Amino acid sequence: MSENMPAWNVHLTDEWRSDALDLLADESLPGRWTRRWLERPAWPQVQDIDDRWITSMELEDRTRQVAQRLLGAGLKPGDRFVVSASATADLVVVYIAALRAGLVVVPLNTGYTRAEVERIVADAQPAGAAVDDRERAAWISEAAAGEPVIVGIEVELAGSAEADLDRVTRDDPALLVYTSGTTGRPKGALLTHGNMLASATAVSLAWRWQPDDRLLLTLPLFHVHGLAVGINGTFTTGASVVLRPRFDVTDVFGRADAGAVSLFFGVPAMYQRLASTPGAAALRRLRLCVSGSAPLPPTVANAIAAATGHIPLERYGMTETIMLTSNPYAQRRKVGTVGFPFPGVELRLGDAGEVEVRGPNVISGYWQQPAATAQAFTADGWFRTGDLGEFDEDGYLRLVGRSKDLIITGGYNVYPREVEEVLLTHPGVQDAAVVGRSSDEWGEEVTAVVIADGDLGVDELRAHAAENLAAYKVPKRIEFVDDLPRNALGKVLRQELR
Ligand code: MLC
Ligand code: AMP
Repeated sequence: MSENMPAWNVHLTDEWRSDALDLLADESLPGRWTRRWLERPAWPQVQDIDDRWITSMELEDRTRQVAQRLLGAGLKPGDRFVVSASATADLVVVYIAALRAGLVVVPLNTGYTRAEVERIVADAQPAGAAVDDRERAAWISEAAAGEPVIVGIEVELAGSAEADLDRVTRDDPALLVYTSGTTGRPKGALLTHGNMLASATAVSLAWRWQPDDRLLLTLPLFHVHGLAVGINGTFTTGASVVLRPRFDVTDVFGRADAGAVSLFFGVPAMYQRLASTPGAAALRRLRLCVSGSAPLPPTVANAIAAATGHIPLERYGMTETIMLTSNPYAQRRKVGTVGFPFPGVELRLGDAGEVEVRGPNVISGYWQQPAATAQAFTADGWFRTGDLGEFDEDGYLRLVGRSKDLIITGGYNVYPREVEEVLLTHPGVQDAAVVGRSSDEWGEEVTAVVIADGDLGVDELRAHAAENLAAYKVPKRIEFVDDLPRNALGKVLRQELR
């Protein structure tokens, strides 16, 4: 453990501080989940978007059948399997079934354009996919090699295998999540069952997640926030989740006020909308609101606290490491900080204050990318997050910036280089620089500063961007200029453009 490691465990109960704490008990996600289901077969586990509840035993049964259908169709353990759909119980069933069958789930944003889908499929080489949209299914089918098994999200497949399920162990890969960078080869973070089990167990302990908690989940299920924290955490705890297809302020207030839910997880852009809409006092009935994926502005945290009596619990995570730090549940929650490392997570500050981490939650590497993997770790094996931090006088971690070139808009990551490359493919564009400008609505707003020929207009350039980029990556603002500020080496000075 490094010298600058804070005394995080002063905030944990004796039980959590125990050396006997086994974050990896049951070996795999299905190992833990099936044990929980057998303990309480009639427990309501998932509330679908039509408000119908699915019990543990029904979930066991449905996921078993779907897993056997997937294996019966010829898929094999270790095969990559794309899952791309809006948040419904069918999606949760396919996700669990694929894990029980030993497949590696590749979650895919439902808003991606054809070009974005193709790049990921070309890299992941999936043997199959479950998709809720015919056009996206066709894109995947055409981009994949061989004859992939592509099914609708209900997985209506004729065959079924009598294979044993739940054979995976902690080192088996479970999830391949793509973090994009440029229009070149995307990077897939390969998370094992052990990574996800360790993180879900740690989160469950730290937030005192209980079986009778009901999580209101309005996040998409193709990123670790919704999937590895919301879904995995629910089943790891043996609690319940209420699925919603999208975030809607009135719906959140209504369910909270009715006492139908006890937990809410969201990104700061959601809290910003909740705080600025009359009626936020409805959130008073929730046991816990958690914010993450981007910095929670203190004004928003304080507005929620004023309306509800509780400061939202801010935590910090990353696809490659799942959850890293959290403000304490029972002790002081400090606005503007991300608290202390979760059980099992070790954290230190490296050169220039970069946050470096290790633990059972951290990936071993990127899918088939040894060079990118080597770059992501220090010589002594710590993962470099690209976030800059400092510890305050009480040992709470405060994130103060990023060494990586990244914009976070409404909780979604956008790499400026990727957007610039798309803009530069327009014949009227001579040069372009993309930056994140601070915004009340989105945290950061994707902004393009462009040198263009003749009469290229904003609408035409935005339409060109939208053809090639998911909507959240499309610049909200485009400004035409005669020159871009550059340093002596010719590098664009992004800070000046911001
Ligand atoms: C939607 N739009 C966005 C956007 N979301 N633009 C920029 N940034 C975003 N995040 C666009 C839409 O495409 C649309 O554009 C316009 O904004 C209005 O859309 P909306 O109806 O208001 O959007 P809404 O559906 O309400 O979505 C907002 C949101 C959503 C905040 C609910 O962005 C969201 O779910 N964000 C969470 C993402 C997430 O899960 N991140 C976790 C990553 S994991 P147009 O042009 O079509 O009108 C991670 C690790 C960790 O980071 O620590 O958790
Ligand atoms: P992703 O790659 O989508 O998983 O995004 C991970 C990044 O989100 C981290 O490296 C941080 O930069 C950022 N992030 C996550 N949680 C927080 C937070 N609470 N405060 C500030 N940044 C955060």
